[in-house]
Amino acid sequence: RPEAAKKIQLIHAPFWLGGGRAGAELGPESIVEAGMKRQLMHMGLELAEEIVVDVPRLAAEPAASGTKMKYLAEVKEMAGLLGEQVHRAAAGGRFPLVLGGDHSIAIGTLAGLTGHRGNLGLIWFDAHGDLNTEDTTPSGNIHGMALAAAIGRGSFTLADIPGAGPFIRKENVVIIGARDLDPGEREYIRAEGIRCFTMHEIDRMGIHAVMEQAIAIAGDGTDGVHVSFDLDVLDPLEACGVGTPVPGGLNYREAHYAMELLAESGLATSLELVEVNPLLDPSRRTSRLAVELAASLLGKRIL
Ligand code: B3U
Ligand code: MN
Ligand code: MN
Repeated sequence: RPEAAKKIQLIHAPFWLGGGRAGAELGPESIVEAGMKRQLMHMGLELAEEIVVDVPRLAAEPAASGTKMKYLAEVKEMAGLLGEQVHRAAAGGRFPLVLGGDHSIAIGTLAGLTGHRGNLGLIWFDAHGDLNTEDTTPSGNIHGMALAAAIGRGSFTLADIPGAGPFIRKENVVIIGARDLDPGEREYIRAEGIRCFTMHEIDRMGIHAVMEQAIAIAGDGTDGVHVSFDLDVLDPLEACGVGTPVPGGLNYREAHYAMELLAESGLATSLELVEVNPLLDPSRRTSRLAVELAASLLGKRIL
């Protein structure tokens, strides 16, 4: 299994300003404390020296001048710095495993990845669409605009990040697990035909069929597939340590099975785990889950 030979590059992105809720910046450390490195080494995977990106941490006043987007300058700076590290890891043949941080870090991860691969597929696990723009956002929080930025929708996109490559083609994007879409997002998904497997589709088709289709869509003619995993795709009963929990999400077994099918497909070339907020989960169960899901995606098997 070729992916088992990969060298893993852990990259910390301790950033919360895109989500507007402090605590997400503690996600990377919490996931590592929950045993990420131990787990990967136990699986026989090689680890490159861990990178902690020096993202802006201090919040100035948000949205001073002419934009509804909160902390736009900080998000841009974070994305540039993170993108550089992700690009370097991918170009060096390592598997970027990015730990967030709120979901706005995907803009940095994808800036780096698209700088290296010109034709990337994208699987977006999320309770939300993250397809808002400055005009449709109900909150001003950029984590709710990260997928829009990646595909070039709205006034702030990947093209604003130095070093970024082409936008992700809509045809190679899949959203999985959505159950809380804003009106502007719903309209856009319908109008553009974005592939979105809501919880309704997962209930109807089962996670197996959904993942088969998702893998086919993201892998169709692409030169790599990034898996962007927002832990809030899980049911809050499984993962309470996320900034914006929504009832009715993936259960433990569905999530693992999805990761195992991705591992079998051999398609994933990078992974990020976002929105873990340990302040909301003193038990740290959400962080342990993040470790286990990464392990499954990277090839851990029961037998
Ligand atoms: N759609 C809402 C809420 C939200 C998006 N992403 C998260 N929450 N985690 C928004 O603010 O755009
Ligand atoms: Mn998200
Ligand atoms: Mn979400």
